[in-house]
Amino acid sequence: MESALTARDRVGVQDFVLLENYNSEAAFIENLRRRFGENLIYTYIGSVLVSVNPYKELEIYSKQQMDRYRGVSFYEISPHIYAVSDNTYRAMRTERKDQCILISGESGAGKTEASKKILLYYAVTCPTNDHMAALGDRLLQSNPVLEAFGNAKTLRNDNSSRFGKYMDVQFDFRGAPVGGHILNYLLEKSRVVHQNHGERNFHIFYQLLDGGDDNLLNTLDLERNPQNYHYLVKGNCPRLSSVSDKNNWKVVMKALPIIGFTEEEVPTAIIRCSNMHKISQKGITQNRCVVVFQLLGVDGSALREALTHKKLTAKGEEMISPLNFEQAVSARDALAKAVYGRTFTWLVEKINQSLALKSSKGSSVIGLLDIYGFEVLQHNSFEQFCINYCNEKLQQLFIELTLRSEQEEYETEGIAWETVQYFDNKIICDLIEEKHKGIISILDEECLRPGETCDVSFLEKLEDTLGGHPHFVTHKLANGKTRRVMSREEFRLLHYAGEVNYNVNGFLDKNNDSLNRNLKEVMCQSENQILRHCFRREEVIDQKRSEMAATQFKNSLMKLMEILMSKEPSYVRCIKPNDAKQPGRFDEVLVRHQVKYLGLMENLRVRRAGFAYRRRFEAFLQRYKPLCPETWPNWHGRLADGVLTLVNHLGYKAEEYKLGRSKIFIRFPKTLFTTEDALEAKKPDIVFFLVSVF
Ligand code: AD9
Ligand code: MG
Repeated sequence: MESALTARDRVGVQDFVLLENYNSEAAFIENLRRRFGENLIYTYIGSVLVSVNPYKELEIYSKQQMDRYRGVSFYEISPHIYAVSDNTYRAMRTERKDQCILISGESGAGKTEASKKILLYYAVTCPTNDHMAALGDRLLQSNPVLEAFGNAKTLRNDNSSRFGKYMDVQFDFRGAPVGGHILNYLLEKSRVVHQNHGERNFHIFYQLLDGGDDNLLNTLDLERNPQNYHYLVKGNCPRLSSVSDKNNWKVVMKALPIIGFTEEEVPTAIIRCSNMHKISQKGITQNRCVVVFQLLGVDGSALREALTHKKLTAKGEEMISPLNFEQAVSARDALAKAVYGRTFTWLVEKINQSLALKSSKGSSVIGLLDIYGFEVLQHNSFEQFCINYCNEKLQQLFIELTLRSEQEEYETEGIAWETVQYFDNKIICDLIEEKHKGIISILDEECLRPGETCDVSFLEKLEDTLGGHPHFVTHKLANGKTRRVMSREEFRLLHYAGEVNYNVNGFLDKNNDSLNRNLKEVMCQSENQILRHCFRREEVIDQKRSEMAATQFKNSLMKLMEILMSKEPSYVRCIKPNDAKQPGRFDEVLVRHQVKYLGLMENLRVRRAGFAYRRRFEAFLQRYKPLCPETWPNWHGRLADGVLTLVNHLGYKAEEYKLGRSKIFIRFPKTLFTTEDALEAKKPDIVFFLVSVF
């Protein structure tokens, strides 16, 4: 029989806090590797869950497994995403405080899968509300629909989220899910018209062509082969080996009615997508665009005119000038992106209506954040800039809520503490978002500046303003000293997670994100109700410029940070074990890099040096006073003395706890469990006492 010691050697420790050599990065990675080798993909750092993508289906997500985790404490059972789900749920119920689960990690690390598992756990294990019996179903069914329209194959991930998603799940006073709400962030619209080699457009296009029945395709005048369509052929990668587009089409079609789409809306939503191939395939200068106009529900000649001419107002007079071929192609692309992007937002609104978030009376919320992960590609553009900025913000929040706040609390409570050093990425967030001086402000300014502006003038402006910043480099500033060769069109940011070169080509255009006014005019007259909803008349009448794309994104992230700060956070930190998307491969260099930038070692050090639990004196006394004759039924002295009397009576050892100014800090979870058990055993006595008194 295997001894306990060898078993532990084989599978490692389930909480990094238990590592003997907790300062050693090598020991940390070795522990992850051992567990990964045994298919144990989850490990804790205290209450933070570290998850390594297994790239294979594991038999650990069944209903029986869910039952094992219900109502059980973290430390009593092996680490699991269900344990985080359950603990968060219970914290929401008992403390009556809104919670959120923040899932982070780079592209392909397993964030979306983790968020789906959490949602499934709630849908299966929570009680149901009689009036909202189908809500769990609707929450789950919103996923395949959003993924079809918002996910795509990239080189990093066959099912990469190309939009950010924050979902609130609302529970009633009995703990039954009663509503939900989704906030979506910056969809990568440029993918509609362009894909890098080896990548695809959004899944829905391929699903429609592969899975749609002959009748539907005939009506839409579509051919099955995606390679025949200009917008689908760029990446030269029509098929995925890992999933069947045909089956997924069926899943989406089944899900649409469940989340409240009426029969007419289902095909209309799809038509919205297909029209884009048509515009591009038939070309804008040809006359065979009739089908496109029909699908868009607009006047054919007006659209043709709008795609080939520009309307300008100068000195109060309207002038019309023809576009050259490149300009016309770019107008067509802008229209395709606008139609897709706005339809996506409409889709999210529809799903939100179906999830029916109720008034917040008597209810609590668990928020789930699954956003695109940090991305470094061969060619990085405006989209990567936004995605990576978003990841900087999330890291900042993690630092704020775990590393800094934890240490500050010890300080204010007067607890002796050796400060743990960590890299604070605020400097990079400021570099990007600071008013007037940050990259986004400079970009906006350059977009609005009258006269000839271009991407290169933007780069020059960056160099003038930011030259000398320790996290900003360009070809000129680097003076040939950079390790990796940079082109003259790039700037480099030294992100918390690594260096990324951004090519400025297209930055101004993408930030402007504008549609010719005459195209807007045509679209808002569409006979199609959805498109009329997406392209509002007011937009044409009101000439005021709306916010630029990056600023809009920045503001929505600020709001998101506020939402998250108002909730009690739990963390899932996802790690990608290899770049080949293969099971069983653990690339140490890759993993070490992620462990480093996710700040997991600092997280462990803070946790290890710290205390697992803290309670305010009055709360601690109130709860445990029945366990000590001197504090029961009431303690009349100073609170701190009462707590001291109580813990002395309970036999706490000096190394197990510390008293701060207003709180008691308990180092090990075990101490609190023992005390809780004693309270449980005492309960009949207390009831007897109360009954005899009253
Ligand atoms: V991105 O930033 O959206 O590009 P994610 O969301 O972090 O990325 P995702 O959850 O999509 O990655 O996972 C990538 C793939 O890894 C999935 O499609 C699965 O094939 C695989 N995966 C991830 N987690 C698990 C798991 N727990 N079990 C099995 C998994 N396979
Ligand atoms: Mg994802």
